[in-house]
Amino acid sequence: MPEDSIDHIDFEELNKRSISTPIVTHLYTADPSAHVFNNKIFIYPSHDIDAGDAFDDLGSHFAMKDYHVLSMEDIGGKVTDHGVALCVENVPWAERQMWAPDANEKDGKYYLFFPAKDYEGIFRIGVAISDKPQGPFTAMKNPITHSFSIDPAVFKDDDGSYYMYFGGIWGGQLQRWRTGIFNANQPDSPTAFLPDDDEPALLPYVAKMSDDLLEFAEKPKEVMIVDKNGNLLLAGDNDRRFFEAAWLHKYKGKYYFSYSTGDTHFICYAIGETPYGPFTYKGRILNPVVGWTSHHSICEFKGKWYLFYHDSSLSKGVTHLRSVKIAEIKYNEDGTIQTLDPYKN
Ligand code: FUB
Repeated sequence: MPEDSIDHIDFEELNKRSISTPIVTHLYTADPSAHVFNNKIFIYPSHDIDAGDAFDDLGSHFAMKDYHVLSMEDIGGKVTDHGVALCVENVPWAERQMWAPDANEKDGKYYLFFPAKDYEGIFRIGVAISDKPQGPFTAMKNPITHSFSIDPAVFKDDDGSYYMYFGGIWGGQLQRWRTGIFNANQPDSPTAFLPDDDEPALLPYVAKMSDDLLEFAEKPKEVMIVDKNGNLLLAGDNDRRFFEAAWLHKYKGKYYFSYSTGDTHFICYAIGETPYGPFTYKGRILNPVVGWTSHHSICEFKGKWYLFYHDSSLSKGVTHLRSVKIAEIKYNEDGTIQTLDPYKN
């Protein structure tokens, strides 16, 4: 549900219809990346604050400064907030806007992957390390070499390889990297430098990670998202094309690439045979939530599959003050996912 329609929302009534409630209410959290470590669910969200920045289509109002890690022993059980896990002041290369993070584990160490703007106003992706899943994390001095844009999601495949998926258009700056070099030209508008509607949409990227998970092991490749005829989705196909919030999970041997369509507010998915794709568009996982953004992760826990997502119901529709929620997802026999409506009719 885009923000311009919130004036008419009766939030009390909407909350009654909501399929789930915020998992914490003492702080605003968004962009949840969920993983199971040590038989517990750990959630790595953005920590939303109101820093007073003006609302614009580049997302300047998303002025987050730190991350908290949340954990729970059971879905619906008590949620522990482990406090500040990483703060922008402790990241030498980052100046502002700690956007959607992810984490993963390797050989007993935990890695937090996060985007932030550097001192030139360019989004880069950094890594921070801890001995514990909840942190605190220590950031590397520099971002990942040749990293760009936002929303890293790091998937561990069954063979022990790790892949980072990332990218986001508009405020996420992906459209400024079309030549491989950051385009700093004016205008500073979210839609400048995007392809025309009848051209292929901009694509997210994937790169295999180095053994120490601190760098890309290869030049990032585009993640092809195609329709059932094998054609790339077009830039004007706003209901289906990639915008931001990449996630990758594996179900019954197939790779599911899911993402947000941004300005049309859907969480969609596409299925592929390898971590690199191509991925064939299959449908929607989540219909629009209250608030402009939609962002998610998908994780299996104790034999069930869950969608971790957010909406702005707790803040009564404030776009940049969101709350993490959880809902179970169900697969059909053919491997497709049943679409969730976040609010019952
Ligand atoms: O939280 C800031 C940005 O909003 C994220 O990076 C996007 O995915 C969107 O949720």
